Amino acid sequence: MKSNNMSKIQISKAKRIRCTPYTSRIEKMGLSSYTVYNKTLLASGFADSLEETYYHLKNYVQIWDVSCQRVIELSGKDSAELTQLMTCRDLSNSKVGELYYSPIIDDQARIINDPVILKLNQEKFWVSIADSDFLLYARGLAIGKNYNVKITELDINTFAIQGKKSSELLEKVFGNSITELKFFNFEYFEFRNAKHLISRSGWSKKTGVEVYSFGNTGLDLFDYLFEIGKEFNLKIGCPHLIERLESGLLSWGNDFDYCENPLEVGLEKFVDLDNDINFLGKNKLIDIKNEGIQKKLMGVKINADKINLFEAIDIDIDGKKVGELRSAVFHPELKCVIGNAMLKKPFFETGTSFNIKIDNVNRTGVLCNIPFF
Ligand code: THG
Repeated sequence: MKSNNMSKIQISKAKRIRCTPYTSRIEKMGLSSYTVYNKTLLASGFADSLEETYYHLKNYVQIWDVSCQRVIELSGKDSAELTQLMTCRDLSNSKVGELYYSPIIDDQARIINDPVILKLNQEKFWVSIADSDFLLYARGLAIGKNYNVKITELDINTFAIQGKKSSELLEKVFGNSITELKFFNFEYFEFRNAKHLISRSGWSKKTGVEVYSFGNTGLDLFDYLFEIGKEFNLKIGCPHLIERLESGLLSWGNDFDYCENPLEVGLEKFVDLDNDINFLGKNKLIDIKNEGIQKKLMGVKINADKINLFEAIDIDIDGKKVGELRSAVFHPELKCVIGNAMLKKPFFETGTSFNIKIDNVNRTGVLCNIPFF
């Protein structure tokens, strides 16, 4: 439980822990560690250090195998109603061809998942899920409501092209039309007779796109990008802890889970309470908003030069626990550890100092806003 000394311990592959079409490729590209996400392998490190890959992502371009973002399709007459029932984000004016980052909540407004929803047509939605079982929740509701909707996990495998030079690389393959794709919009693009859905999105604040392909039809494009990518210093990569924390992109299961509601984790932008849409947990959210939240996810800066966080660490003020650190990493520019922490009321004020013990050493830190830049 307390050990993270896994350096020489391997993960056993099995049908239960799924490989992706890209697994055999990335294992030949300097992969050093895996994590598991939606019961699927997700690279978590390559030969280059976290700091090197941070600057590389900032200045050049990377490809990430994010097939673990499993795509659940909701189709049929009641699919729009079911999709709205599960999210506090107003999808009543949603448009075909657009993506919507949408907290999925239950009747108590607890966050079940925080997927990106793609509207394919009026009766078809793709839910590109975070690391929790969305499919069972959706099917349970559909059964209970007697909805006419089909809910299936598609054999879609996604890779992301992220970083400053991603547009230039893509233009080389698809021409101008791809550079015109707007943020959180998608279009179909063809490459050597295979059709790919491509969206301008991705789990980094650097510009980029995500390529969703059926089965292994993305391999050709993946390989071709590496053939021509040298010019842009293209490298293999994976979701980047430093970049995602400085940008304030949240991770379900790390930063928050079923124990929190969207207002507690800074997702109020995606909570719509002022119209007549119907979703589970709406009354609960109205109550929480009126009463005020009892805890809040805050940014933290800690005076330390390294951290390897794999479980929450208590945060104290005057010897009393007031919260817990949930995600953290050393930031090469800020020269301190940054991250996020859940703080109890009334301690979630920016500028508040706290104590924390990291690897048995007492450290001090301060609360700040998210994002960091
Ligand atoms: N892309 C796709 N699916 C995903 C992720 C992704 N599924 C799992 C996981 N990532 C879900 N989590 C997030 C978290 C944040 C964002 C996207 C997915 C994100 N947020 C922006 C923000 O908060 O500023 C923009 C949100 C918006 O304006 O709608 O990009 O990365 N396909």
